[in-house]
Parts: sequence; structure tokens; C-alpha cells
Amino acid sequence: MGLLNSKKPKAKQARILLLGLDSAGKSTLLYKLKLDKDIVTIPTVGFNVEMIELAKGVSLTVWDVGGQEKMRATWGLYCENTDGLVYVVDSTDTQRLEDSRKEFEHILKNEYIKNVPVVLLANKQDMPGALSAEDITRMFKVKQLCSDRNWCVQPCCAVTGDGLMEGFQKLTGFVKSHMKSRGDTLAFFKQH
Ligand SMILES: Nc1nc2c(ncn2[C@@H]2O[C@H](COP(=O)(O)OP(=O)(O)OP(=O)(O)O)[C@@H](O)[C@H]2O)c(=O)[nH]1
Ligand SMILES: [Mg+2]
Repeated sequence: MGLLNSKKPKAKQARILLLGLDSAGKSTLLYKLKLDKDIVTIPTVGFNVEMIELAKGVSLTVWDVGGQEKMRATWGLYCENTDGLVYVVDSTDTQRLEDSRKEFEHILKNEYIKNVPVVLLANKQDMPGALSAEDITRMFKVKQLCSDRNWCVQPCCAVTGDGLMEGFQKLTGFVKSHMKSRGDTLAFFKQH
């Protein structure tokens, strides 16, 4: 076998932004996915960043940015070069659902998030009274706000891990086609 044939194709690196209000469960789910452990989290000041590879060929660099009010003002600084957005909602926090929806709508308007695929995680499904993924889809007006991109709303529980793989697998699929279409567009502009 020649040297060229023995070269493994490099995994594509995708930059994923993980956002949501404080206490939505972002850090819990990130470390559940990364380590398969229930960790005791403290509110994130600044960000955590971890690499995870769930599917062959794409490696996700996940930026988990703190969701406390003073931190939300910095979300915009993390948006450049984002290939996928994961927005986490505490499905039991009905009092702050509208705040969360507003922040979601705001981040979708960021110039770097235009057309970027979205997975909205309806977290804490283990808790009594948790709103369903369908409720959250309707309340967040996701169909309307995300009509320009691939999206899905995935119910999950970050503590048990239920629904996390499904959500991130859908994300990986979306991200692959987004990166491909962006690559095709760049190639088109180079040719013309
Ligand atoms: N019951 C239940 N509790 C959860 C779930 N996900 C997270 N939690 C709990 O919610 C609390 C906040 O979780 P974090 O992961 O720290 O939240 P965060 O979104 O990272 O919060 P910030 O870092 O402040 O933005 C912790 O006590 C978690 O154990 C879940 O699916 N079910
Ligand atoms: Mg956190």
C-alpha cells in the first residue's frame, strides 16, 4: 500500500455553542456526554470548552458559556465561526421561560448565527411538571424563528443522559450538511 493510501482522512472540526439561562443544565449535560458521569456543577463563570466525537468524521468543540444575566451580555463574543447552536431550556422553569425565549430570539439574530443549525434541548424531563418538547416548540415559536435553518427540539434529562445522544446526533447531521453547503458556496465564489 502506498503512503497516500495509508493516510487517514482528518476529522472535521465543528464549533458548537452551548447556551441557555443559568441552571438550565448546560455544564451537567456537557460532562455527562464527555465523561458519562454525573458531576456536581457550580454556576459557570466564563466558559467551559470540551471536545467530543460522537460520529466518525466530525469532532465537536463545545463551548459552554455561563448563562447568568451578566454573562449573557458576552454570548455575542462567542458566536464567530459557529457551526451549530445547542440551546438548553429548563422545562420546569416556567417563570423564566419568556426570558429564555427572548435570549434565544436575540442570539438567532446574531450575524454569525445566521443559517446555523439549532438543537433546542428541553431539559429536566425527569422533573414533575416539565413542559414537553411540543410545548416548548410552540412557546419558543421555533418553527417561525428557525425557518431559515435546520432545527429540532429534543426532550432530555442531563442527569440520566436520556435524549442527549439523540440530540447531539441530530446536531452532527445538521452540522455536516451545513458545513458542506457552506463549503460548496465558498467553492462557487472561488470559481466565479
Ligand atoms: N433533575 C434534574 N436536574 C438537572 C438536570 N440538568 C441539570 N440539573 C441540575 O440543575 C442545576 C444546574 O445545572 P448546571 O449544569 O450547572 O446549569 P448551567 O446551565 O451550566 O448553569 P450556568 O453555568 O449558571 O449557566 C444542577 O443542580 C444540576 O444538577 C436534569 O436534567 N434534571
Ligand atoms: Mg454551567
